[in-house]
Amino acid sequence: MKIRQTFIALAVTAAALTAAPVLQAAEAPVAAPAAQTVKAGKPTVWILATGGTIAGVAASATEMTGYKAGSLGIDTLLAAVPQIHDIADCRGEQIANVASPNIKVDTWLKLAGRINELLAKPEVNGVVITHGTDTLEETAWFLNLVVRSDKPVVIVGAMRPATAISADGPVNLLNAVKLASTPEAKGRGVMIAMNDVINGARDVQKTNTLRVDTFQSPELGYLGYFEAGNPVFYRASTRKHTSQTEFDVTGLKDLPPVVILYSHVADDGTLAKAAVAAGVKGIVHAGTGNGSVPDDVFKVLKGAVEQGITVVRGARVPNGPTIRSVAYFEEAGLLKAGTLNPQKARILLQLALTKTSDPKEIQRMFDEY
Ligand code: DAS
Repeated sequence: MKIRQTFIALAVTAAALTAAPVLQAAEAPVAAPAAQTVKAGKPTVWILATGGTIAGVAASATEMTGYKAGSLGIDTLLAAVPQIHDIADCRGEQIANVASPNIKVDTWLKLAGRINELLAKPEVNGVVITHGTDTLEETAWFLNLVVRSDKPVVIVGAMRPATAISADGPVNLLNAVKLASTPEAKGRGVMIAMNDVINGARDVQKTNTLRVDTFQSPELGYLGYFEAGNPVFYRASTRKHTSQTEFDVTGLKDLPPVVILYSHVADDGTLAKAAVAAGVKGIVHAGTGNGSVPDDVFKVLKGAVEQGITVVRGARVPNGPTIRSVAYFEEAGLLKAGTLNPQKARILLQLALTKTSDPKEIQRMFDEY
């Protein structure tokens, strides 16, 4: 009941903002860390805000799609869910305030640096990141590969804006703080807490454009659930992550350019040729079936490998791994994405290319992470 009242209060506040200042809020300079009181005896959780629908504002409570993501600041988000302060000493910090299609590498590098800095402090128990859902799985996977700590890192978003009737953001944020405060959540890699389930960064996908149960780990499954409001684990990934990572983005200003080519009937290789001409360092081919490549595209990709560009075969099919197929793919040096979807294969390839261009080494990384 309290949460619902809080929501209504937030909705009213946000609706009041929509008159005009809300657009300014989205465009306002990123705020300094919010000052919050430290309460003894509770875990300390930092909440790093990046925007998204969880911070989104619409003109009315029934408007679910026509809203401005990344409108509310971290202080408003935290004030809307006072119950999080019963669980942990929560400190907020605004890293960015954008709709997640606009997340860029500089935000990733800033997030990674800040999370590593915070989690290195003995007094910090965990980190929560608020994020738009569109690219949430990519940020989660990137962080899963570059955060160097076993402490819980949880990403959370919402499918309905903060102003919506039955907004999902507040309960998701409450669950995320619980997860980040839970000792059993250590060592499980970066997690996503939404819609009462816990997904792992490696296997999670946004599977539905609109529904609140959009985040799923098809085939490989959830890590756990929130049962009676508390996180309960059933599964763990066997793949390397976080504290076992070999990737270090400290000091980097950018990541190597890697593109995704989406396969389709009658693809004559136009985009593959354009990618090579643009000077990319890597290509992920989102192929049909088990990472199939049309002959016209294959010719271009074979030439790309001969020029030193790393090419990974992935699949546009949502489930199942991309594995060995016809021998000439292997002979041409095309690598395999396994169960990583193309957007995640792209990120792993970018990080791999910060260390090596040796195809055997890069395939090893795809097999281990
Ligand atoms: N606007 C989108 C985003 O910021 C959607 C969302 O957050 O749910 O990713």
